[in-house]
Parts: sequence; C-alpha cells; structure tokens
Amino acid sequence: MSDELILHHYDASPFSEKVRLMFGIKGLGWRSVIQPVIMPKPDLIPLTGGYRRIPVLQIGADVYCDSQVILAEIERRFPNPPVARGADWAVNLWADRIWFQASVAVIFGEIGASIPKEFADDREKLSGRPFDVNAMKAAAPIMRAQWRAYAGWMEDGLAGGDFLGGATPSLADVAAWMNVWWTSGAVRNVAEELMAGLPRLTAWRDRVRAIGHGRRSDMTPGEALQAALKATPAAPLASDASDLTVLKLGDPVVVQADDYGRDAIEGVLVALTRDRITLARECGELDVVHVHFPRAGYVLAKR
Ligand SMILES: N[C@@H](CCC(=O)N[C@@H](CS)C(=O)NCC(=O)O)C(=O)O
Repeated sequence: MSDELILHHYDASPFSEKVRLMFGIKGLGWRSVIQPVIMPKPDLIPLTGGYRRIPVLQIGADVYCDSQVILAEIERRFPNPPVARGADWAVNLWADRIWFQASVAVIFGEIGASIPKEFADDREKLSGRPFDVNAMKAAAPIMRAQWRAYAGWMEDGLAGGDFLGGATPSLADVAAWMNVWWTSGAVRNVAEELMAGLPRLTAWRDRVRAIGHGRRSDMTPGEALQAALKATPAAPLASDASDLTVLKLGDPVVVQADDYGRDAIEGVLVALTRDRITLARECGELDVVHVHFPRAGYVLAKR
C-alpha cells in the first residue's frame, strides 16, 4: 500500500518516541524500519538525499525529515483526535532543543563513561564538538537544576487536567514526553530525584506510557525502498504567497539543519509554506522523491 506510514527509527531514539506516541494517540497502524544508531546508514541516505538523523517518516515517495514536520504531517493526514493546539509548536521546539540539551547533559553526565567508543566518535562527527564526558559530568549538576525547573513547569501545566493539553493529550504532551521518557529509561534513579515532589507529572508519566504506540509491524529497509520506487509523490502543498524569500519554485536549492547533523541536502524547490520546505530529488534508481523539512530550525539557500 503506497500510503502506509513507514517510520525509520530505532527503539532507543527519543525523537522517534515522539512519533511513536503520536501514532498511539491517533490509534494508527504503521511499519517499523529499524535503522542503525550510528553511520553508515546505506538504506536511509538514498531516501533522504543525505539527511542522517532519526526519525524519518516515509509515505510512499514522500520522505519527512525531523520530528517537527513528521508530527505536522501526521496531524494533517489524520486530524482526529486533534493534537496540536494553542502555541504547541513553540513548546515542541523548546522541548526538542532547550529541554533536550539538559536531558543529554543529565544522561551522559551519568553514563557517558560507559558509552562505546564508536558511538562517541559518531556523535562527535554529528555535533562537530568533542564528546567530552568530563565536561558533561561537570555540567550535570547545572543541567539537573534546569531539567527540574522544566519539569516543574509541566507539573504546573497539569493542574487543569490529566494532560498538558487538558482532558486529552496534545502536542505539548508529546514534546514533554520525549524528555521524561528518555531520562526515566536511561537514568531511572536520577529521574526519580528530579521528579521528586512532582506527583502530577509522575502520574502523567504512567498515563502517557499507557497510551502505547498504535499498531506496529516490521518492515525491512529493502521493502521501504521498494515502496518509494513504486509510488509517486503526493501533490505539493500550496506555497505561501507572502513569503519573504527570493527563491522561486523550481530553483535548485540546498537545505541544512541549523543545529547539528548539518549535512547539506540538495534538490529542487517544489513547495515553501510557512512551516515547511519541500524538495524534489531524483536519486539514482529511485525516480523522484519529495523530501520535506521544517522551516524552523533549517536553513534554505540557493545552490
Ligand atoms: N530535530 C531533529 C533531531 C533528531 C535527532 O537528534 N535524532 C537523534 C536520535 S534521537 C539522531 O539522529 N542522532 C544521530 C543518529 O541517530 O544518527 C528531530 O526533531 O527529528
């Protein structure tokens, strides 16, 4: 089926957990393609054109890079139950960046010394910075205090209902969940300390976990590539006529993340909305795929 939801991920990936929870909230069936935790990723790169981060969502010949655009596309295609409300997208980016960096420091400050060398080397290349366990250890107390301040906001946010979104889960719940899930799984004792005296957040953790991941079934990377080959991309979304860019549809462009994993992805611009960049790429044996990126957090330039 060309409209199957194919998630390229690995189980320990916190950003993928956001998408898996979103599938759970929406009650969706999806195909799971497990990708490597470190480079090389020979079955992923042909689809994305160079984007190596995880997760990636594929629907036929449409490839969505970054959890932000992945969640937006799931919400667009499956609007019920609605998940994004209020200023949730801003909360999402905050949780992906500010809170996530605190989680990284808290977790690797604790377990960094037992991380395999290949993983540390790979993440040095990804970030362009040394994977410095001593620096992470030194930063951990400061970052624990930050983490707890963020958790305190969530505790307050749960005063009005079972979820941050009120009576039902919202994108803010999905965004916060990634940090609580990852920290609780990787450094359970530290998470308990950081969540001490936050009973609503602790109960929320059980409630969100119980939502589950929807209906997951395995798919091989080869099958996923075949699914892209057989499909044609969906019609691009209408572009924003008031956009400030000097770029025109049809221009050869390059897209890069502005934080880490800044591999340049080249293509032809086929849509530019307020929150999304879509490129067409012709790649070898795969005919044309459309690769989608968020606007926020990515740099778009002419080639
Ligand atoms: N902004 C990206 C960040 C994704 C991200 O950092 N993913 C991690 C895994 S959770 C990653 O790709 N690490 C390197 C790798 O897996 O190769 C998103 O929201 O999807």
